[in-house]
Amino acid sequence: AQLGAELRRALDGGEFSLVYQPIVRLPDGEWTGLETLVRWHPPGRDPVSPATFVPVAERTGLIVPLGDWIMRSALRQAAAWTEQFGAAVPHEIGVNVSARQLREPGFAGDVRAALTETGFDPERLVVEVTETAVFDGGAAQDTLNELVSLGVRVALDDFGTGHSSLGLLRTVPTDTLKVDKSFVDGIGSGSEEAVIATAMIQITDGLHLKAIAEGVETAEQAQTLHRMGYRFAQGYHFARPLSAEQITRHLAEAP
Ligand code: G
Ligand code: G
Ligand code: NA
Ligand code: MN
Repeated sequence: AQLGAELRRALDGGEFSLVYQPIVRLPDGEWTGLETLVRWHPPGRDPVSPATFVPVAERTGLIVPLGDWIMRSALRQAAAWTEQFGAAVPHEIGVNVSARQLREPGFAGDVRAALTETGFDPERLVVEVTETAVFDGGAAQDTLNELVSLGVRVALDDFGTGHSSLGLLRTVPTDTLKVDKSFVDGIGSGSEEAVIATAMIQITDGLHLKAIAEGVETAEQAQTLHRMGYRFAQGYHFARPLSAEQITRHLAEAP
């Protein structure tokens, strides 16, 4: 309960910030997207991981105003980069959205308003949702359909780890699967993870979906994934989550 109250104050006090992790094309590492990730650094204390505070924000409902702040801030930043750097800016901007947000009746309307206010192209916004968030169908699914009707795209995050059902691929209006890091970690030849990672690229190719391999930490993993047919990846091997200033510097230095 105490952390819940602190989060409320932190939002009012402007203590949250955003970082952006590049999503890259294989094998050349060219940036094709940026995933927005929230950070909390309470003044005078150590940063708190979103793995700790996001679940609390989900339970208390603070994820609704916090998520709205994240969406607006990410779109404002991406629109500003586009104004300044044009086509040099990675095309896709990913924003994580939790189950609680998808079930909030006004959510799609708030996204529409944020898109209108910033002038950001809806086709460039990728809402990242987990399998578990959309598994129960119902309101979450309706929200995703509303988002898709705005032109926004949907990625299934941490794919393969939640309430996985391949049937979701038919009912959820998704065009991207983010293959979870746990498969990439164990991708050495002959492993079960390698078999699953290969099956996932066959499924996404067959269904004309895009696959992004997450949590790539070594050149060897990147090579193996590329050999398997993966064309997009994300992970510390390519780039860590970067501050807005670091991204701006990179864009300014790009040829
Ligand atoms: O950035 P990091 O790997 O520390 O994130 C840990 C967890 O917090 C991940 O599961 C990630 O999806 C989640 N997370 C990070 N940023 C956001 C965000 O902006 N919104 C939501 N809902 N979850 C986030
Ligand atoms: O649940 P989600 O996939 O959104 O979580 C993404 C989180 O994973 C981010 O918080 C990011 O900091 C973290 N991450 C991104 N790339 C790597 C990586 O290569 N290795 C590890 N250990 N974590 C990563
Ligand atoms: Na994500
Ligand atoms: Mn993920």
